[in-house]
Amino acid sequence: MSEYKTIDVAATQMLDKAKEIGFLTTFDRAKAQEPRCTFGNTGICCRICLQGPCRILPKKPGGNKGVCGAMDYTIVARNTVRYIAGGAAAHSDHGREIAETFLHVAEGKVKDYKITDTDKLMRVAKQIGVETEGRDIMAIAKDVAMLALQEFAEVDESKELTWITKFSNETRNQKFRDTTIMPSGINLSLAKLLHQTHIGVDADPVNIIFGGLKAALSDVAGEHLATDLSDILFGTGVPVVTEANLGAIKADKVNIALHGHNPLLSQVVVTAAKEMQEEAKAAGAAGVNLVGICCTGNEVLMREGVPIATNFSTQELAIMTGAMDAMVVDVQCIMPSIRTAAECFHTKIVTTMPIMKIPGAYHFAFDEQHAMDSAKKIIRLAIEAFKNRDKDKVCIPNIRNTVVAGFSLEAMYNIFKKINPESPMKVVTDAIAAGEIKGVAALIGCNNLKGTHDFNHTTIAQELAKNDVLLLATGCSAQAHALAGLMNGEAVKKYAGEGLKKFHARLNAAAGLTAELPLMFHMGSCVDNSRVQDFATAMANEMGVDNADIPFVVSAPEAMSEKAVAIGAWNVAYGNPTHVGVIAPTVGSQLVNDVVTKIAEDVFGGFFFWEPDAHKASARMVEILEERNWKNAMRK
Ligand code: SF4
Ligand code: MSK
Repeated sequence: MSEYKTIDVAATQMLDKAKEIGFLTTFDRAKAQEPRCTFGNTGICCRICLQGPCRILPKKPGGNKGVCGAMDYTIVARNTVRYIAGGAAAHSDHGREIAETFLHVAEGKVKDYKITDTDKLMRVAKQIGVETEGRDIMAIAKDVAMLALQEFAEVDESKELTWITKFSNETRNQKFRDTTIMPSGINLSLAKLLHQTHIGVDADPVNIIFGGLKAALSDVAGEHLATDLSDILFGTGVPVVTEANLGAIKADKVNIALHGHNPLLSQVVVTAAKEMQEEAKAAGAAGVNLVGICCTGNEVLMREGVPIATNFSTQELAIMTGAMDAMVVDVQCIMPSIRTAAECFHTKIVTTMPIMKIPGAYHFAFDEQHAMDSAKKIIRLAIEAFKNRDKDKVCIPNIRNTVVAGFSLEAMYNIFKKINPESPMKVVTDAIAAGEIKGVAALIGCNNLKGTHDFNHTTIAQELAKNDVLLLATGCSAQAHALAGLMNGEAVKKYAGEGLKKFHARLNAAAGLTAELPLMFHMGSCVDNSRVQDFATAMANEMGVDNADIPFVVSAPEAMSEKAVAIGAWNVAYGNPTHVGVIAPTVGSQLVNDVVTKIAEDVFGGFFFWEPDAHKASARMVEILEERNWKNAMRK
């Protein structure tokens, strides 16, 4: 058993190295934070105004409320939905940036981007009601871009978000209307939620939670349009075979890590790297080697097969290899400490977005007009750094696992269609009806060092697979499985139950791919959870039942970010039972906790449950799937 809180052997080796050189990693910092403050941990600390922090102190006269009179349920509800606002703002701003570049491409104003997937452009245009018949591609693209940007700008509260209504089925849309959580504009929903949770505005926890759900639906719209427009610009993922773990870093090459979330620059870095192999060779390297971390890594993995170096909690450790020449970061989930880690080596940290700078790091401002120039400059900086690499400090764990990824919904449909061309999703729902598989689980979200890095992700995956549950994965969860060697055909043989094995065998026979299908289908980055919800909606449509009745569960085994809270919240609104592997800071109010874990089920069919124990969580998810199957069978 490792002395560190990780199951990743490569990470353990690098943590030994960090210890040797005296670098304190996030693992040390997580330890330093213990024990946590109970008020913060349970959500009953309010810092919304300057009279705070106010804590709920029930034993003190006057202490059972904040200075303003806010009760525990108001404080907990406000804190919770403000996480959603932060998460939705992050996803949506990412989506908006893609939409702006997309508009400029449609207007012919930028040269480094183009429409790559015209089929997807046509499909999205038709779905959102843009006229396509006999029209020029760029005119269609411009209309799509304008509609996307209008999703942010809309202030007319009688309107509904296009990327919700057109991609959800009518039953869910009606549910969103009936519960008054259908958003009209993304920016409006987020501003309203911040207003609603200002001191002295909403004190009603249920009303606050519904405001939060409205913002969470804005989040899914922002995610969905980010996914769609990125696919149209950069291509929609198709199955790729690559590798994962720190062994993907190559001692003889110029190594550049692409880290963050927004593919706008990283995608161009991939193109530039292909052109600049000779420059790297002239500097004495065997070429340029790109690796991914977090969701930028997932974006370039899906579309370009770029290997995964590592995931959120172990990002500093990629630098500890001594062979990372540059780490290019954009937005979200980037630890500021990577700069300190880089100081121990020759690594250059390059920030690229105006809202994300780290003192002491290089800043190459991303500008869509000069994206290729910036990408080339970054690669040249890495080549220069390579020349200064101290070979004595290089120590790359010899650990890498084969990964089969790139499963956009389109890619999955292409496989399913080979079995059932008319109704591809029937391949899944028939297998469920036949009892071959119990249902579908989406494994999503981050790492959280309140637990052991990647333990919950991989344990839950193995447990569910053993119980014949078809697995989808995104974000750092997908990366955890890839790092651990679960994202390939061998893992099916090792971990899948008999039913799941048969299901995979049928898909493999039809797919005709050069590699066997993996134990879980990597559907992409955090914003690509929209693909996962499309999968669930297609299941509901195929089965002819409401979303809340399909055998589908979601698990964020090591949730950490505000974005994960937003994603979890909209999953609940869509009717999905949603496991979270850390105790949420809602437990400080019995009322709020009951609303999100129990009452939510009566209203939406979906609900949260908190369970840090991976085995217990898996057992509960299997039970939920079985119960939904049983209810569906009873209905017939
Ligand atoms: Fe305290 Fe109320 Fe201010 Fe919160 S809003 S910090 S409970 S006074
Ligand atoms: S990167 S949001 S730690 S999944 Fe998307 Fe990973 Fe969570 Fe960030």
